[in-house]
Amino acid sequence: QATMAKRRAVPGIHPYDGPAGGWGALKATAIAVRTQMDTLEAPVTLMRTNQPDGFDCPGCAWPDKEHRSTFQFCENGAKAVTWEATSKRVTPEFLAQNTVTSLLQKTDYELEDYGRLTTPLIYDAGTDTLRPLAWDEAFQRIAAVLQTLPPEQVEFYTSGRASNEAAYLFQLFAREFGSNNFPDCSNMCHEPTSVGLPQSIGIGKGTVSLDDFDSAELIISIGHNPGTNHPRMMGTLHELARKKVPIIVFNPLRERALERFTDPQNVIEMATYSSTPIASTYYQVKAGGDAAALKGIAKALLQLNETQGHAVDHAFIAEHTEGFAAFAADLAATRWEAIEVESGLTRQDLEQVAAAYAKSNATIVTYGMGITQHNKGTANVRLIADLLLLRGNIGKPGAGICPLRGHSNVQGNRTVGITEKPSADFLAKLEAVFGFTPPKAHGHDAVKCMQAMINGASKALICLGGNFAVALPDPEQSFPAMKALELSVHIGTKLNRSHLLVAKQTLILPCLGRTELDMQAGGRQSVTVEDSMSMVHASSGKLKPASELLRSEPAIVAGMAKAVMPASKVPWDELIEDYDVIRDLIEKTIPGFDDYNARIRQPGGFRMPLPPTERQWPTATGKAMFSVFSGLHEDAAIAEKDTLRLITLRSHDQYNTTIYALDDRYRGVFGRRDVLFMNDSDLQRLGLEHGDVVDLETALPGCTQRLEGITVIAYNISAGSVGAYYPEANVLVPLHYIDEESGTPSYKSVPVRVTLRSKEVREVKIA
Ligand SMILES: Nc1nc2c(c(=O)[nH]1)N[C@H]1C(S)=C(S)[C@@H](COP(=O)(O)OP(=O)(O)OC[C@H]3O[C@@H](n4cnc5c(=O)[nH]c(N)nc54)[C@H](O)[C@@H]3O)O[C@H]1N2
Ligand SMILES: Nc1nc2c(c(=O)[nH]1)N[C@H]1C(S)=C(S)[C@@H](COP(=O)(O)OP(=O)(O)OC[C@H]3O[C@@H](n4cnc5c(=O)[nH]c(N)nc54)[C@H](O)[C@@H]3O)O[C@H]1N2
Ligand SMILES: [Mo]
Repeated sequence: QATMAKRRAVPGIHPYDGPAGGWGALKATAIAVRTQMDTLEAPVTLMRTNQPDGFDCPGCAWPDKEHRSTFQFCENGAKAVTWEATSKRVTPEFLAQNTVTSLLQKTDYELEDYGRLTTPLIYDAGTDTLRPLAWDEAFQRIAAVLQTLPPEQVEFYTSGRASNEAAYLFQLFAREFGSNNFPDCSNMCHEPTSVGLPQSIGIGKGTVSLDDFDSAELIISIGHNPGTNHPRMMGTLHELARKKVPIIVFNPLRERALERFTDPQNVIEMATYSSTPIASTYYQVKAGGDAAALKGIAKALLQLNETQGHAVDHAFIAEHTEGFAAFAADLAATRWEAIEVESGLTRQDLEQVAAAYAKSNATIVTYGMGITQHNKGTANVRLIADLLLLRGNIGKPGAGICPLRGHSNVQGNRTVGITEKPSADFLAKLEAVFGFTPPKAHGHDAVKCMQAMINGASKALICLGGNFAVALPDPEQSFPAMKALELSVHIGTKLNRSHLLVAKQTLILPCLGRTELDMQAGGRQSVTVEDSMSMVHASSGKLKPASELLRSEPAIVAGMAKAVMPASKVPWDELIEDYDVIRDLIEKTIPGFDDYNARIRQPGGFRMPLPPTERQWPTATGKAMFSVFSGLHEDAAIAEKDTLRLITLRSHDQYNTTIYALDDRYRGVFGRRDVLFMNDSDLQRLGLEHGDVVDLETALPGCTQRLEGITVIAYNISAGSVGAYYPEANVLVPLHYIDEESGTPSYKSVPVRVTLRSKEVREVKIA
């Protein structure tokens, strides 16, 4: 701390001393409401979030406890809602006055801050502007291009905000058209979960429910930042911490919400300015060092079992699993020295975790992008499952695996058929119910899709939401690839950069958001979503739509499909009149949706089948499977001298590529995003000082990516790891640098070199 005091002043960098949550969260909510919304309507809208008759919060996929709380307060949920329900509008007049070239000069923050899209738009190359056109004309233009292209040259991207109904229709459209090209935001996110867990436990989903947290005796939280990204989870963690349930955290960065949190719903804490410590122990693992840490814990547990017995549940292992012997043999062959080097933690640290784990009768492991966005992401996920299997922590109350999903319905999108590798069973059901023959050949995931666009093999991209090119790595390659397409179509609520990277023809189709009333011929419609814990429930908005011209996502997909395939076998109009009909079709073609329409009408909805919770394992062997993570590290290049491992992460004021504001309050960064978090020892070793301006370069063979002129700041991050904000730092992430098993980019472990550019502290105007 002494060195802290001597540090020079850097504009916008002020260490944040308070807890997370608390009055700061209430103040931030008030600002979000004031700057985006008609204040009269705002509080009412917010109170309807995650209420029985309200809409599902678009903020995150954390579930709600029986919809009990009268006001599920959450700062970042409030930001997500106000950002959608804003009173700002992108009008045709505005677009006539601002060329696409000039809009591309704006920041991501400015683009979305222009407000909601209000009318279908088409790019006009003559004037370099987006101009309005009628819906029917938009659909006809899309049809004219798609009808000339072989289906495998067309890509269908989904961002996980789309409802089950919209996503199901989207895959139906694509498959009747003839394509299995389903790049999906999940490919950049929890794909290692979707690929790894089926191998381990037979299903690619988490096994815990919210109730399990009531009886858990230990929580191990790895690589996620709930204070920002799953703020409603903080209520749960807060309750556990107050009950003295140990919470062990593995994270290279000290994240404030995992250290201290004031629950804005707790009257006493709020009134007394007090807070609750959250993590009982905080291990600052190296970026990419989790596999080593997990193997260390497992190794220590097995040793403990030898010395005192009962550390491992042999009865469970014998009855329910396969592969234990190989798993144990690999651990025996793994040296502690190597584990310490790779994880950045000591043997003693990991033995302590093993001891705490051995004492707990019910353990939950929660994890996020710190585990998945690595080039051994799938193997990482499987190691977490292995650790849980060692003590029979799957399929009993208070225990299980808890992946924290990203987008509020990313899990549901997968369930209803958004996948480039559909099962034969699903395709057969589609054929039986609809009477068209869907394509069997596997299609593209997100990275393969972009690679196909780059090499010219794919010619058209239809996006159901999202900001595809900005979310993916390597804009130097991906931005030109967007412009080289014959056609790009974006269904969205707000303007973003992917929309503006215009192709030969580009159309933007404005849709209703979650908060808005969806009226169709059959009356007011609800959609359904599936949260991180496999609960499916209804969501219906009540706000007046941002413009009379908006259409619902299902209606837009149906409109495109009808125009593209005039002889379609799907009764599109009927489906849009009443979404119950869509749900009936989902029920007929996808397992687990029995009595779909009846069950979503019950408060709280219903749970999708999760066989592992009953200790049934739908794997190839019928048993839960241990894995062997070969070696300890992800990539040899990382061991190279003088390279650091770059983590790209989210600030507190952003939702993926949507930047709400330029602060990252808990990390002490205000009004700017051009910073690199670095440990003091690395600063010293590289001869750098807090506030220096540096350049970064990707340290992988054949890569020339650079990010120039960012300010390095001293931060409590593990030595050898550095952090910068996404999406700005995406220029450093190579597109091919992925987890081969799942295709997920290694956004959290890019080897980089840092070099000094200027010793002079950069003056920045703080917004
Ligand atoms: N407000 C808000 N909410 C969101 C989002 C948002 O952008 N804003 N995004 C949504 C989406 S799509 C997703 S996927 C989730 C993302 O939620 P998170 O999974 O929390 O994602 P990140 O913010 O990218 O960062 C993850 C955390 O992992 C840590 N980490 C990085 N590398 C490593 C590592 O190697 N090991 C370990 N143990 N930890 C590491 C980082 O320090 C950081 O604390 O949140 C969802 N919710
Ligand atoms: N470097 C780096 N890159 C990353 C990550 C990282 O941690 N580091 N994280 C990755 C992850 S986890 C993810 S999930 C992806 C996110 O990738 P995406 O899901 O593609 O990106 P978003 O930023 O969530 O998309 C924002 C856009 O969605 C549209 N939108 C908002 N609401 C709606 C709606 O209700 N309907 C429709 N149709 N459109 C809507 C708006 O137009 C808005 O501009 O990014 C990935 N990229
Ligand atoms: Mo995500």
